[in-house]
Amino acid sequence: MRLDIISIFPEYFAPLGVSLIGKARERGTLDVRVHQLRDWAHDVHKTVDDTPYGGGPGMVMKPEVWGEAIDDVIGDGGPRMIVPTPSGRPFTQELAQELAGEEWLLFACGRYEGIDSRVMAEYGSRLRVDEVSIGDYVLAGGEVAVLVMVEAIGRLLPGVLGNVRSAVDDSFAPGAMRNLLEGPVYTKPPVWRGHEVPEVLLSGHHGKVARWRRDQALRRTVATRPELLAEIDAETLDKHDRRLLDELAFRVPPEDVAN
Ligand code: 6GU
Repeated sequence: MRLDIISIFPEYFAPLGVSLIGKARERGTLDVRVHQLRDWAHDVHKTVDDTPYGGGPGMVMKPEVWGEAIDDVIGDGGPRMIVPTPSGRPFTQELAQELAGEEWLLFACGRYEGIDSRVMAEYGSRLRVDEVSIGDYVLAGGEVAVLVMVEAIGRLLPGVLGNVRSAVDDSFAPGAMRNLLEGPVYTKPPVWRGHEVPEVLLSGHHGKVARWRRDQALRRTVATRPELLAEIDAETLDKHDRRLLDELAFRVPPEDVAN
């Protein structure tokens, strides 16, 4: 996958040289190119922003600089373009999966109050452009959001995760564990500062371990993300699940009832 990032703070992307993503780049699985937006500014001050039409606080990023930068970076190619912004569509595991299937992504990082909207209109008529938010809070710029998205997307690329099963088991991945948070995990030693590893995990009984893990996932989801569990496909709940949820006083739709 090729990945271009345009930003006025290329230094933010140093972490992309490290860990799984860094290894993927060394192997050639990922081709990451970070560009300094100011390289396309023409005045001595390398100005990239100006005051907003209609008034109001802050500054808006100028369309001409963005246009020249994007034109040069994409040439006659057609990447999918992602613009991080708190007013975008939510970044979810599903969108990460979708983006992991693309050959080429271009991230355009805005700062200040954002990029002049005509940039999204212009490229929206030539490329697939999505404005994307990583959550309901406001960051000072899109750079950190891009790091989050690149890590989520990168680990889904073939051969990036050491353990193929890790991505399958993700709490938000499509499939069996969808809408359930993962439960607690343990390693050696069996007792640490008086805290014991749950006995069932030492039993070697795979069926009991699987059931215990599922109970823990259900308990954790009820406690911290009940709204996730409320969306679970009722067909994926077995009678043990239903009994546990009943004990926890968590209401799920009954079995064998059409809605
Ligand atoms: Cl993608 N960008 C910025 N600046 N703030 C955010 C965000 C993105 N997602 C949540 N807050």
